[in-house]
Amino acid sequence: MNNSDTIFALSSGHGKSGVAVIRISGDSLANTFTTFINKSDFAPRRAYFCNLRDSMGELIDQCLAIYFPAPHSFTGTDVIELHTHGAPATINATFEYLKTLGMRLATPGEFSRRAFYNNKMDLADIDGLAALLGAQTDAQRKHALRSMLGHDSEIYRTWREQMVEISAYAAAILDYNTDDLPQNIGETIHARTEKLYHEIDTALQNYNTSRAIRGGINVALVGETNVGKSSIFNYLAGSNRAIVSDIAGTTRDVVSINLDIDGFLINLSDTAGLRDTNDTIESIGIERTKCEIENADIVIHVYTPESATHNKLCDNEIVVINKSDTTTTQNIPNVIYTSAKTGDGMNILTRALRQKIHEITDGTEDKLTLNARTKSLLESARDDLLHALNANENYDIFAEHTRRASDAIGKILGTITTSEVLDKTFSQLCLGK
Ligand SMILES: Nc1nc2c(ncn2[C@@H]2O[C@H](COP(=O)(O)OP(=O)(O)OP(=O)(O)O)[C@@H](O)[C@H]2O)c(=O)[nH]1
Ligand SMILES: [Mg+2]
Repeated sequence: MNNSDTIFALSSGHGKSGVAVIRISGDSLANTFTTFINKSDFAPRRAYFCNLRDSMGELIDQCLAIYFPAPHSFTGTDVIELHTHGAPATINATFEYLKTLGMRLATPGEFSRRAFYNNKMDLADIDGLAALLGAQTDAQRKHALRSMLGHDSEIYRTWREQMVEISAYAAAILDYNTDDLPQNIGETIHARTEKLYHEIDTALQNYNTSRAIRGGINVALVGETNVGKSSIFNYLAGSNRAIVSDIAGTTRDVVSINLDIDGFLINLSDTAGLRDTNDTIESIGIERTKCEIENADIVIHVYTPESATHNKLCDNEIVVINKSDTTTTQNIPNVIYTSAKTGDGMNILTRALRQKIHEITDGTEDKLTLNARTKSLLESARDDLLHALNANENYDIFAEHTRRASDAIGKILGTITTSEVLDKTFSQLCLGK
């Protein structure tokens, strides 16, 4: 991959659309722009209506063209945007023409890679951008946008600066006379390291919430056979997705749907009923149910009035007694009586679900959004800070571990990086980003 190549890609979505945005990035595109708009005089960042013609002078399309001179562009290079009609044939013809001008199609994430190399975005911002492009719900959009706009980078940068300073002081204690250093510097850097350790540890506790917002909150409907799990599932889904029958052991495979509740993505799954069985396939289904319970953020534990003996399956459980239409006594506290048959109590179940979702997600607005990469680097930073704290007065070791912690944060930002990390981060982006 050559950074001085002029590259292009379709930045708008694929498929039939009114307008297609084709982005071009290169070192000096002013002349190319002149050719496109057939005018030698133009202003940057202004839309020009033009007849885009190929090298033979044949009209490709009527389109808009905008020129963003470096460094004021997404990539930090010169960028041209062509807004053509969205027909696949128009896009193809434009691409063919651009190739004749010596340009090449960008690889996935190549525009963002240029933005990174030109210091327009750091890796934490790029993680946010990737999350934003995949956002399906409002909460995902808000969290991703905040990361992309540098909220997370700001926190990482502050931590890193502090670690570098602490490490430098620790090294100075070894090299300088204490009289030449600020008073009680040893205690001060210990206290500051301890504070950082706790801040990072708290941020890491938010990982599960970040995961739940990014990938969806896992809600599993669980209980014995025939209690009405699939019926409740269908009710919440608003369609007959799962098979319902009066034969115990109807559901074998996990059936899942996505729901949007208050802007949060919910992965709701219906599972095989729990019971002792000799049936091989049903046993596999029950194993899958156990996996779902393990991965669930919320379990809706379903009973019937006859089977209502509670044994807790998960910390975050909503207990439901279904088939409430078959009984007149509804006196068990802290449970929700529902009837998937009549719809009774279903609004209370939905409200309880909403409340649990908010218990998980509320207060996370200003917290770091973590993914697997940032989590593992933060963990190593936290562990290094702990090693430093355990080193007590041994400032040689103290300096080394706080420096390593600062390196781990540097890797999150991409200040310190390997090509493997870059390849992984950018390849999650699509063409044209
Ligand atoms: N009276 C009444 N019947 C219900 C209610 N909910 C479900 N049923 C009936 O109970 C039977 C079992 O319902 P399912 O939804 O298949 O139960 P399940 O828990 O998914 O069962 P398995 O998949 O076998 O574990 C069906 O005949 C449903 O019509 C309810 O609220 N009231
Ligand atoms: Mg079922």
